[in-house]
Amino acid sequence: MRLHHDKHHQAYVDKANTALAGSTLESRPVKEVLTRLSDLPEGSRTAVHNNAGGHANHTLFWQIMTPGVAGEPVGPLADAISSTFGSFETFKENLTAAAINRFGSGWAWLVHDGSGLAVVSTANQDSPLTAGSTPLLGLDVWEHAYYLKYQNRRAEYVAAWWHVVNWDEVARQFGVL
Ligand code: MN3
Repeated sequence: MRLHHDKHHQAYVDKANTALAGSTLESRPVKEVLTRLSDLPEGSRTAVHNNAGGHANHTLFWQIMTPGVAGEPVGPLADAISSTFGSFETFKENLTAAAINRFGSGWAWLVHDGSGLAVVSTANQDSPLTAGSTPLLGLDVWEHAYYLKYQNRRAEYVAAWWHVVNWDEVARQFGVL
């Protein structure tokens, strides 16, 4: 995770800043950048899409993890998960399936799509923000996220990851919608 944070995430930040230099969105928050990609010159749009997406995705990823917890959500977030998916266990199964079935590099997400909660998956560093959804919980399933420790065993990584989800932070993301 340290290598992931210090090297992979840093590279997205550096490349996003390079691609945004001199553009009208250069000083805008990354969430705004990701919803205004069409305002960018065509020549830099793909680089911003990928690298600003990588920055936003990883920023949330670090926030929604914490060591030494294995809890479940409580309060309004727990209620919303139960009413949307039927139960917390079913939600976990859905997100796990989205993570395992993502072909190649990408992410599995719990998002709010404007009308309610949903589990979705995106390819590469595509952010749910670009599709108009707000990500509440994101799971990185690029091989760089797990290969050092789990090699090809993505399912083991996903199962272990559930033990470090910071539900207080996910609830905070949900609460400010
Ligand atoms: Mn990553």
